[in-house]
Amino acid sequence: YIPEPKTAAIVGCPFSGGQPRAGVDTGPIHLVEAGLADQLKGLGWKVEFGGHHQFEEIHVDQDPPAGIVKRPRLVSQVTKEVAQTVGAHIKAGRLPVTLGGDHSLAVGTVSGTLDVFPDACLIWIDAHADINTIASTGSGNLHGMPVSFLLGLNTPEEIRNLKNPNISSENGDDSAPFEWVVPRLSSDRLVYIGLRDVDDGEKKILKDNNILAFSMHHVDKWGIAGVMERALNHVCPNRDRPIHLSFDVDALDPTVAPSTGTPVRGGLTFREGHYICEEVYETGCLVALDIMEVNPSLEDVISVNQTVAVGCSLTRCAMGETLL
Ligand code: 5AB
Ligand code: MN
Ligand code: MN
Ligand code: MN
Repeated sequence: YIPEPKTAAIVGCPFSGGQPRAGVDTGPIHLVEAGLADQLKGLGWKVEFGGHHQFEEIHVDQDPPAGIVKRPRLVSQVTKEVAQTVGAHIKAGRLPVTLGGDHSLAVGTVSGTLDVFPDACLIWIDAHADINTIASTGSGNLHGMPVSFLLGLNTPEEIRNLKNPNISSENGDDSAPFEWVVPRLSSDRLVYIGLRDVDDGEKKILKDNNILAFSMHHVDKWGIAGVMERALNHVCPNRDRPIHLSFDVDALDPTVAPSTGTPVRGGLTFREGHYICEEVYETGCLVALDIMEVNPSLEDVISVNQTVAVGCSLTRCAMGETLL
C-alpha cells in the first residue's frame, strides 16, 4: 500500500532539446500561468512550486549529433537533473507533477521514480511508442526514444558511442550521454494506451519484448473502460504497485489537444483521456505524473488555450477531481 502523498511538487521543465520544434519549452510556463497550482490546492493538495527548472545550455557546437541522434549531451544532462529532482520529491513524500517540455524528459522522470520505487510500473499514454533505439531511430529525435533507455534496449557499446571523442567536458567527466541511466524498467511493467503512429522498427521492438500496447483500435473495440481494466490488471494486478503515469497530450485527438508538435488524427476523446487519469487516481497508487508535449507556439490562441486547459484538467483528474 502506498499512502497518497498529500503534497504535490510541480516540476516545470521548459525544455525542447529532444525534438526540433521551438516552443514546447514554454508549455510548462503556460500550464502554471493557467493556475494549475491553485487548481490542485482546490482539490486539497499542498502544492510546492519553486519556479521552473533552469537548465544549463550546452552549445550546439559542443553537442554534435552522434550518428543521427541529436543533442545527446544536452538531453542526457537535463534528464539526469530531472531524475534527481523527481527522485528527491518522491523520497520526501511528495507527488512530482512534471510539466514538459518534450517527452525526452521522461528518461529523467521515470528514472527518478524507479530510483525510489524499483518495482514501479509505467503507464504511457501517447500516439507514439517513443521506444526507438539508437539503432532504430529514423529521426534521431530523442523524444521518440526515452522508453528504449529506460528498458535498457541499447547496448553499452551503442551508448558509449554517443560520446563524441573530440569533445571533452570541463569537469573531467568521461562518461557518455545516458550512461548514467540505470535501466530498471522491465517490459512487463510497461503498458501503452493510445498508439496510432508507431514506426516499423518500434513495432518489432514491442513484439520482441512482449510489451502490452493498446492502440486506438483497441480503444474502439473494448472502450476506454475495458482498455484501462486490462492495462491496470497487467501492470498493477493487485493495485499495490507504485504507478508512474506519463501522458503525452498528442495521445488526445488533435481536435482536443491541437497545440502539440506531432499531432496524429484519430486520437483519444476528451473524456477518454480524462477517464484514464481518473482510473489511475482511483488505484491510489500514483507516485509520479508527467504532462508532456504541450507546445503553445503551435496553432491559434484558441487552440493554445484549449490545449493548456486540457493539460490542467488531465492533471486534476489524475489527482482526485471527480465529476460528482
Ligand atoms: B513523442 C517518431 N516515432 O521517433 C520518431 O511526441 C515520432 O514524444 C516520435 O511521442 C514522437 O521521431 C515523439 C517518428
Ligand atoms: Mn507522442
Ligand atoms: Mn511522447
Ligand atoms: Mn510529440
